[in-house]
Formats: sequence, C-alpha cells, structure tokens
Amino acid sequence: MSETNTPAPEAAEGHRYTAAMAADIEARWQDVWDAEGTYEAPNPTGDLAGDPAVVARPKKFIMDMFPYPSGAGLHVGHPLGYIATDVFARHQRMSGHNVLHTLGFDAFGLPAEQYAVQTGTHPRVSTEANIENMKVQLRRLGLGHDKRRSFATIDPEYYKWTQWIFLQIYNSWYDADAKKARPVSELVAAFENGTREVPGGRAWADLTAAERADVLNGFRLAYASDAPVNWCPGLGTVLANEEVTADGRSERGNFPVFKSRLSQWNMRITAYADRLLDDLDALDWPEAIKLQQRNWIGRSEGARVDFALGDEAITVFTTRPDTLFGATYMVLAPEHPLVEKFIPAAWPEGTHDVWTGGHATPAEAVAAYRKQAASKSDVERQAEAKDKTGVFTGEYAVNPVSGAKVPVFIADYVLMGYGTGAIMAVPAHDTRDFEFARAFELPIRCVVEPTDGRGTDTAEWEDAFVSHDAKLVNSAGEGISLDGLGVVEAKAAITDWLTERGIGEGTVNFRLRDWLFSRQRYWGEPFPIVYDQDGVAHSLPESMLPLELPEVEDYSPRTFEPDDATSKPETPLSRNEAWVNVELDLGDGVKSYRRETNTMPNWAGSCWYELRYLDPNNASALVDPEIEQYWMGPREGAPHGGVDLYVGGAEHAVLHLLYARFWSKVLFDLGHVSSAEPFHKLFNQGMIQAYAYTDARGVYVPAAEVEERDGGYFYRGEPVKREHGKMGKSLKNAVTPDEICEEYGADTLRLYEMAMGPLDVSRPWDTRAVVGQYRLLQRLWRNIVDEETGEVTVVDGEPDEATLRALHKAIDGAGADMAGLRFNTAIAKITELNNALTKAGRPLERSVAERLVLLVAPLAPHIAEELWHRLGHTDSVVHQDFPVADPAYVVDETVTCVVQVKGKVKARLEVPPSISEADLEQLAVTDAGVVAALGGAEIRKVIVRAPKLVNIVI
Ligand code: ANZ
Repeated sequence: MSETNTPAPEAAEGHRYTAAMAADIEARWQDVWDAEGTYEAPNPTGDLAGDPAVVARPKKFIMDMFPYPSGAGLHVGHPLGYIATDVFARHQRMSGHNVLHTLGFDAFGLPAEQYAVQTGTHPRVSTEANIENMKVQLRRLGLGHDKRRSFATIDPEYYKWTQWIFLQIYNSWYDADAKKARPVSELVAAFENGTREVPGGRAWADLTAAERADVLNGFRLAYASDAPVNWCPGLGTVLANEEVTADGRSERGNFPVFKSRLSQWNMRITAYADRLLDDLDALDWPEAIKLQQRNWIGRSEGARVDFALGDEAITVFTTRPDTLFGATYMVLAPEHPLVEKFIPAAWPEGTHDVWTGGHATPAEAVAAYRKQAASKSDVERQAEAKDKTGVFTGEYAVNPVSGAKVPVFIADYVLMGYGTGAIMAVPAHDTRDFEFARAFELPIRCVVEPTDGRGTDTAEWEDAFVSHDAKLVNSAGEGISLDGLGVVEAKAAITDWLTERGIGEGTVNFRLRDWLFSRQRYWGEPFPIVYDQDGVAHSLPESMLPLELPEVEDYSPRTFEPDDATSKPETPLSRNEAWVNVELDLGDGVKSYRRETNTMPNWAGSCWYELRYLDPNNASALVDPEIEQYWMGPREGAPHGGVDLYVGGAEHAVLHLLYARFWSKVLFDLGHVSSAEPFHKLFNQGMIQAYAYTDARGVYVPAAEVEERDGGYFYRGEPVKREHGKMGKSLKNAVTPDEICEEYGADTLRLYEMAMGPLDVSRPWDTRAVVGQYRLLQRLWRNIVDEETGEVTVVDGEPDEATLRALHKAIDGAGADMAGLRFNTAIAKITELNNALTKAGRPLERSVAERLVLLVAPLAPHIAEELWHRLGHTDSVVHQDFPVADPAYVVDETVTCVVQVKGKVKARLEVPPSISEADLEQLAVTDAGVVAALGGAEIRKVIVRAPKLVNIVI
C-alpha cells in the first residue's frame, strides 16, 4: 500500500449526515443510554422503585411477543414489531406516561435440542450464544428497553417460577359452582367432613393413599391421564394434533403416527371454556383473532340422550335433539369403552353382509376396524370427502322416543374426544350420516320437511336435507308430537320430554380439549413431580425449586422403527439414573422416589412472562402484588386488566394466547394476581415479504445476486423464476438489519420499516427504497447543522405564520398517528414539514428546530438525541415532552363564506375561521359581485353568521 495525501473518508465528508456519521452517533448514544439507564422504568415499590412523581403518572405496559433466539440471527423482517412498539413506547413516554418496555427470550425448544443432538453442544451453550448474538443485533436498532427486566425462559431463576405455577395448577381444582379454581386442600377437607360426596360413594377415610390420589387426579387442573396420544416412534415423541398431517404422519419427518395410550400430564383448560369465551368480549383484540379463539373453544348447545342397550345406556351428544325420530342407527367411536361390554359372540340373524366387513364374528370385525382407525389422525378421520367406513357391533339399541330398534356401528368419523364419543345418526338431515347410510344400506327417515322442492320420500334423495328453520314431520310418538313445530321449538319440547323421563337433558359441549402438557424432550422445564414406590405422584415443595435440568449424555429421545406401533417413549431425562432415582423427605421421612422424566412443552415459558417483566428479581414471589396491580390491574376500559399493548404475529392467534389466558385465570382465581387477562390490547403486525428466485431445478439462488434485465431475472447468466413470499435463510433472500445499519444507519432502517405501509399489512422489502428515508434524515440534519462547519444554524426570533401552521399541523397529525400506531402516515406528515422547511431555504428559528427534533425523536431516536444536544440541551430527548399543537394553527386557514342577496347566492368569500362579524359584514358588502347584485338598492338589513354566511336584505 502506498502512502497518499488523500484525506480519510470521514474528514472528506466533513459534517454531513452520512452512514459513518450515523454509526458514530448511534454507537455513542447507545452507550450513554445504557450507562445512564435512560429506559429504566420505575415500579411503584420494591427494588425498582423510582421517582414517585414518575410513578404517579398514568402507566403504559407495552410488550412484544418475545423471540426465540435462533442460530440464524435476525433478518429485517423480525424487528418490524419491535421497532413499532419502540416508537409507540417512546411517544407514550414523551406524552406523560410511565412506560414499561423490555424484551426477553423464549429459549427452550426443539431447534437448540436438535443442534445438540447433531453436534453434542449443550443446548444451553448454543442458546446462550444465540441470545448474545441477538442482543447485539437488537441493541444496534436503538430499542428503548429496560434491560434490567430482561430474562430468558431457560434461566433457572425464571423457570423456578414456571415450575411453581405448575404446582399451583396441580394443587387446584375447578369449583364449577363458584366458577373458579380453588386449592385441592379445600376439596380434601370437604371430602373428609362429608360436605362433598367422594366419587364412587365411599368414605374418604376408607380410601388408600393411592385411591385418594386417583380421586384427586380426577379434579386437579394439572392431571395425569392415560389418554390416547399421537405416538410417533420414528421421532421418539408424542405429538400434538396440530403436528400431525391429514394423512396421519408427523409434519416433521413424515413418519407414521399411532394412537397409543400413555400416561401424560394434561392441563384442564376445558374447565375454563366458558370464561375463556366470555372474557374475550372485553378485550381490545382484532376481531379475526377473537373469532379464531371462539371457533377453537367451539361452544355447542345441544342435548345428551340415552339410548338403552340391554342394561346399559349409550349416551349421545347431539345438537339436533329435534331430529330424534329420524335417528335410525347409532355410531360409537372405535375406541369407545362400552363396545367391549356388549359385543355378542356371533352375528345376529339376518345381519346384512355389508355390515360385517367380511369378518366371521363381531369381535373380529371390531378388532380389525380398531386397528385400522388407530393409524389415522382425527383430521383424517373427519375429512369431508372421505368414503365412510365402519362395522356393525352386532347389537341394537332402542330409540327412546320412537321405540325403534337401531343397529349400533363403530366408525371412525365419530371421535372419542368429542361430546360423548357416540352419536345418534340422522341420515336424512346430516351429510355424513347420509353418506354412511347409503354405503351401509341403512334406513333414512325424513323428519324435517324439505323446503327446497324435494318430497319426503328419501329413496329419491341425493343428499341430506339440512335446515335449521324448517318444520318437523313424521315425529309423533307416545305422549309427544313435534309435527308442525319449528326446529327451535321442537328442540325445547323434546329436551323437556327427555328431562322429565330422566333419559336426557340439555347440555353445552365444547370443542376445546384439555392441553397435553408432556413432551419427551430434554430442552424444557422439568416437572416438579416425583413418584413413590406405588407410582403415586407427589409434588415437590417450593423449597426444592428450581428443579434444574440434569446433565445427560444423549439429548435425543430414543427413536424406534417408524412402524413399531408397540414401542413406548423413552425420554432423555430417564437415562440419567442418578437424577431420576432420589431419596427425599417430603414431610413423612426420607423415602425413595423416581422423578418425572418428561419435560414441559415450550409454550409453558410464554404463558406468564409478562408478569416476570414486572418484578424480575423477586426471589420470594412470582411478582409483588402491588407491582402487578400497578402495571396490570383492572382499570377503566380494561375490566380484566392486562398489558396495554401486545404486538406480535397473527400465527399465535390460538395456542399461545389461549394458554396464557388460561394461566392468568388460574393465578387470578388463586389470588396471586389482580388481572384475569394477560393482554388487554393485541395488535398483529404484518409480515415483511421478499422476492425469492429459483433456478431451472427449482433450487433457491441468492436473491442479492439476481439481475433484472429485459423484463426477466438472471442468476449467473441463467434465467431464474421470481416468487413472492417470506424472507428467510432457506429462501436465500434474507437481508439482515446489520447490513442496512452498515449502509445507512439504524435510524434510517427504523424509518424505512415504519414508512413501508400500515403496520398490520404485509409489505415487500425493497433495499433500493431504503435510501428515501436516509435522504429525509440528511435534509433534517441540514435544516439544523451547517454541513461545512458543523455549526448549528438556528436563529432566535418568531417563526412566520406559514411556518407555524406547517409545524403545528405536523405535530397534531403525527402525534395522533403515533398514538394510533399509524407510523407510516406520521412519517409522511413529518416529511412534508421537513420538506417545507428545506424549501423555505432560511435558517430555522430555534423553537421550530426543537419541536421538529422532538417530533422525530420516537422514530429516529439517535439523530434526535444528537441534534437535541447540539441545540444546547444537556438532558436526554427521551424524557422531553412531546410537542403539543396549538389549535389556532391547526384549523384550516380559511373557510368559505356564502353571501346571499335576496336569498340568492351572489358571492363566495375565503375568510379566516376566526373572523369577527363586523369584519365579515364589511368584506361582504364591498365584494364586487355583491355590489353588482345590489345594483345600488338600499340595504335594509345584514344578517351575519360568522364565518360561513352573510344574508343581505334589500
Ligand atoms: C344428531 C344430528 C342430526 C346431528 C342432525 C347433526 C345434525 P357440533 O356442532 O360440532 O358440536 N357429533 C357428536 N359427537 C360427535 C363425535 N364424537 N364425533 C363426530 N361427530 C359427533 O356437532 C355436533 C353434532 O356432531 C352432533 O349432532 C352429532 O350429530 C355429531 F341433523 O346428532 B348430531
């Protein structure tokens, strides 16, 4: 390298706002903010207690859905929501609120575990490295987080409380009369003193410890069940229904999935179905998300009806009890436990060939069919287009209202997990029953009179007649006739009839299922549960928390031959014998126990993290009640309390938000928190999309190297195809925030992301357009700093009227836009103001410059802080008051005044809205058009209604 005399680039650029200048400004202020704790939010009490004057302000608790620290780091799509909440938080802080805004990490989960399986790196090591990396990336964006309040869900001091909450849930039951969770100890007391009957009818004192544990298990809100689960031998784990594809395979890996009975932990979220539904009404959430939650909870009103079968009764759940006369057969789910009880040894006389499936006995037919059904997912079993399959059980039940003998089938379109796992089939009026009846040659009886022109002879029908407001026919029996009634009245009449006879009742059914809470994984929270020699579960006392994850040699669950349906899960934790087998004193002397070796699902940590932000270092409680009440408590407009603004992707519409709501409600019922809802206002940001390009083989090529020419796209000379979609590593189209910060600075990136469009709309990334926001900041800089000398150019004195109008309009509009999360229009208004000031070409008055800086501060905090200090201030711009618009300058400059002569409009005048009556009259009578219209006639009277009307009478 040869020595030259050319100056260093910085010197050459002098005092211009360049990427190098931005980098310097940004790094400098980030350091100052950290050192001074600029974004620390004071709590009303406790360690974080701060300035009482600040605490006395109205509060705003603002949250993002926290990130999973993936090894790939961030691309520009990730921070969209974080920047938005940051701008909002800054604006709220400047508008007189005590603002809490921080960000933690949701750090348990599969990717780190899979990486560990492949490389042997402990998931904690890789996860913590990823967190550090992400923190560096996020810090660069200038997000105003209270860093003292950040944590990761994998911190033992955090998951101690996740385990503690599990124990609260485990030690509670739902009192349906009181409609709330209560401690199990109160239930035990009621069993002991006889105020509540023990299920099974025996006295509590007569039960063994194991029997008592069993009874309580039936009540606990966290309970062990032996339920059929989706067992995937190829992955060595149990899967949630959502993780199983429509053809019964694992979404990840495409392995077969079997229904297998396994003892697993569950959360009795169904106990809260009603409250989860009802409380949605008071939440400020997008309607679409509320609707998804309502559908997921799926409330159905209907009835339970008993069909007698020998001494047994088969209870069905139906939403159409009015169609009972049309029930011509029954179907049980293949797994229904009653089936074993009544299968006869041989097919009854006259059994139809198609009913037997070609099997010699009912037992054989049922066994074969069950096996076939076990290999299918619920989704697949319910698929609309699917051919209906099933077999006859060999038994008949009795239709309680018509007295008809109806054959009982098992078929996979009936699910064990819904209603009672049994249905009365009404083929005339239910599509699936109709198809089944046609396939199995079963009678079809019309009981709802068709209104679409077809007759009641079902032999001629091509499909079921489904209607909710037609009239009943063919529905008269002993002591009851529904004929002529509408569906609604008929439902009520038959439900009364059934209730009177004790063979049915009205009931509400929910689609919502209990939440399967066990995972056969390493990288999750261990359960604070041990089992004694008899296999009875015991909870650990709080003093033994956190129960930390042990070291293991192998992080993967044991996998099996993919089609080995008989295999059982073997968890990573179970292999650490020294950890699993423990001697503990749980209050009755030292005994041997075996630990639970499943871990919690990765939803657990995100079910309550908002609470820990409030009081992150509290060692003796999950959160101090007074602090929780201050930030989260019920208040006007938010009767259930909750975070003031929660921003995240719409993909979390159901599971995360429903689980978090459920945990809130349990903690609320038990008196630990004052808020029964975690998130009062929810906002879903759109996605940043990007073009991706594939070559002739369909393989993604690096988007950054694709050239556009002659209307086509080329990569290394070869044509490639363009598609529009997500941004990501796998699509080779990711742009990182670091690249943009490098090229333009973080303030430009922030502005660009906010300016791209309305926050809730997805938007395509376009690196070439980023420069537009860079230029805005450069013009802003030039309006205040002399690029040659670096001197501040502002002058003293009063701005002119036009400047004041432009300024106050921008303040008024941009302020309201920021409060309403309309950042794109806020930026447009600020740009308009800045351009007007640039165009005027004069030095700005100090009062204008300062307000311009304050206006920009929430969006581009670094440049604003720099300019604020250059304008001579020594305190941070972060805590200044957001400028307030003077209404006098905001109203439109003129209004149109109509001048009438003899009732006819003769002139329109543009006048200031505040014009006095005398001035307006003077203007009107001297207007040339009016003078002409008067034609010299004498004015008898002038009626003035300033500023819009003048009426002249002659
Ligand atoms: C008789 C009937 C007649 C029905 C009719 C519908 C129409 P929702 O609204 O989703 O709650 N059903 C009940 N339990 C079932 C199960 N475990 N698996 C599959 N289907 C089940 O649906 C309730 C209806 O779905 C019930 O009402 C029952 O069929 C069926 F004209 O009973 B219905």
